[in-house]
Amino acid sequence: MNKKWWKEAVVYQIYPRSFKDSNGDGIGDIRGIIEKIDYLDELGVDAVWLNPVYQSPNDDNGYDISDYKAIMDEFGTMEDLEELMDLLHERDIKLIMDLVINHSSDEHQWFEESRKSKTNPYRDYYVWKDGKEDNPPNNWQSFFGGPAWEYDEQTEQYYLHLFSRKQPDLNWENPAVREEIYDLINWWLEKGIDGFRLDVINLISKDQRFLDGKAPGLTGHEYFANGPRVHEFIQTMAAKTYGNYDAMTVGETPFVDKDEALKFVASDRKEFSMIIPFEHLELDRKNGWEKISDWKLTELKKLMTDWQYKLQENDGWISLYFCNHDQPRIVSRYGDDGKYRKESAKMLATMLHTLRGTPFIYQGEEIGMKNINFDSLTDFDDIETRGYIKSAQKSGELNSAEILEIANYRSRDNARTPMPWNDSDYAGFSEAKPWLKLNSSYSEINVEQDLKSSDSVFKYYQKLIALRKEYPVFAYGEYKLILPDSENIYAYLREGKDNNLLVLLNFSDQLSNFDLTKEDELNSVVQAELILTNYSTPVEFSIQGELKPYEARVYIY
Ligand code: TEU
Ligand code: CA
Repeated sequence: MNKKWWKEAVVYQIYPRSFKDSNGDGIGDIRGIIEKIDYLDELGVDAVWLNPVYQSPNDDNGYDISDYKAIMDEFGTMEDLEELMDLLHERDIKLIMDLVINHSSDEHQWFEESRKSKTNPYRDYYVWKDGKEDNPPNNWQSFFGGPAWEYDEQTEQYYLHLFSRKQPDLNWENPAVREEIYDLINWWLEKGIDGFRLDVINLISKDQRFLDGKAPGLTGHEYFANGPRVHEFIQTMAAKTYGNYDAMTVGETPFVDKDEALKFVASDRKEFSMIIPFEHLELDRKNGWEKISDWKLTELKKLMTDWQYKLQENDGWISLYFCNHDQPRIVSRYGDDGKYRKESAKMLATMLHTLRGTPFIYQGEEIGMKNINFDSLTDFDDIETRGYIKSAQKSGELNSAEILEIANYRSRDNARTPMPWNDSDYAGFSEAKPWLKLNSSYSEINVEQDLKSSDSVFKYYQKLIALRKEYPVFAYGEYKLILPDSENIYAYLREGKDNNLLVLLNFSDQLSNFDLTKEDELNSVVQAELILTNYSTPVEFSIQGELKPYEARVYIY
């Protein structure tokens, strides 16, 4: 058991644009976060991950960086950021920055130079290719829809952009690019930043043959995800930068399964502390964006278990999350956002905080926020959602009401609506009309409400976080699945040095029976203490019993 601060930590993710507006322009900012440090402290989190706050024209809300060493005007100044960091550090809260180095903005000075001529010193900072007759160099598709290549008239070549055309991919084959990146990472580390979340970091090595993609899914991903030099690039970057600090690094890695994951996080590989997996959030998305797919709890259990075993056998680590700025709200997906909203929010939280890995809470998750209910397609802001809406309109399979319904279910804007602090106008987020519509539920679901009520989702998160600090088994215990065949209940053990946890989670809105008599590990257990439950009546440990709708229990023995 290899002890690390980031294994014991709980991370809170802040989307600055939507957290708190301090100056009444309707846009969240760094001074707004400073106003809410007490709130973070009260929740008890150990680290904050800030979505990008660098200078950016905001084509993809900050994931298109035009200066890595400057702060976006709307968010404040470098002094504000330093103050935020110092104030967090005073409370023993670490600050994790978002690092977007697969691509930059097309308004970054490097790209402005690069596109000028084929002989410009910055030309090879990006990926330029001739077209094939009147077509792009190959069939690779962008994550946001359409070809991943854009024709540039100035030099009559195409450049690669795996995201929007305002996010050209950096050319990692060029050593000068890699040096620039080491430099900016070290610049931030020297400032006192405690780590990084590295955006789509497994896309940095492109197969240099640039062949047409054939694999199902996003066209070309077999050539640009987990490419030939990805581990070489990451290991060298680590050795030259954050590897020399006690930093936490979280690689965001789409198209990575558990075997691939291990290559990024096994401790002897010296790449990342952990990665961000995707598979567990694809269960309702198997048939594409336009159709919500049915899924079974047994699928989720198998998937989580396979990852848990694989990583713990090889001393690898993982981030545990259900929500972030790219994902709709989890109670509306894997829980119940009506009658059992609170119960299911707490049950899902219990799962995240009792598996082996580092839990990540996304702003609003700790008060059980649910999905939006926008009434017009023009309410959506997110570049990805707008792309999907467009292609759904083109394909013609859904009418506009159906498109609106699926957009409300899927959109990244579900996560991006302003944080509801109270039930006043604009939800206490701002004094002006916010940049994005509020979630219409804000008069019932808001922070003030949760701080007042003793059985709120917030209070439950507080308990979970406090328990993690009290019992090392939460961070370090070995995971073991029990009751693998149960269709309604996810049950497992965490086996630690001093004590063990038994976790029982009912994923259904029905009473569900459990029978643990066949679980060898539990045969000799006669007494176990219930340390957490999302129902008010405590229940003595018994080897057989039933769980109420969305009930969660954690026993220690
Ligand atoms: O996301 C990468 C990514 O995989 C997403 O495109 C994801 O598949 C999709 O949003 C799910 O709906 C990262 C950032 O988190 C995202 O906000 C950026 O838009 C993207 O990279 C480009 O930088
Ligand atoms: Ca503001």
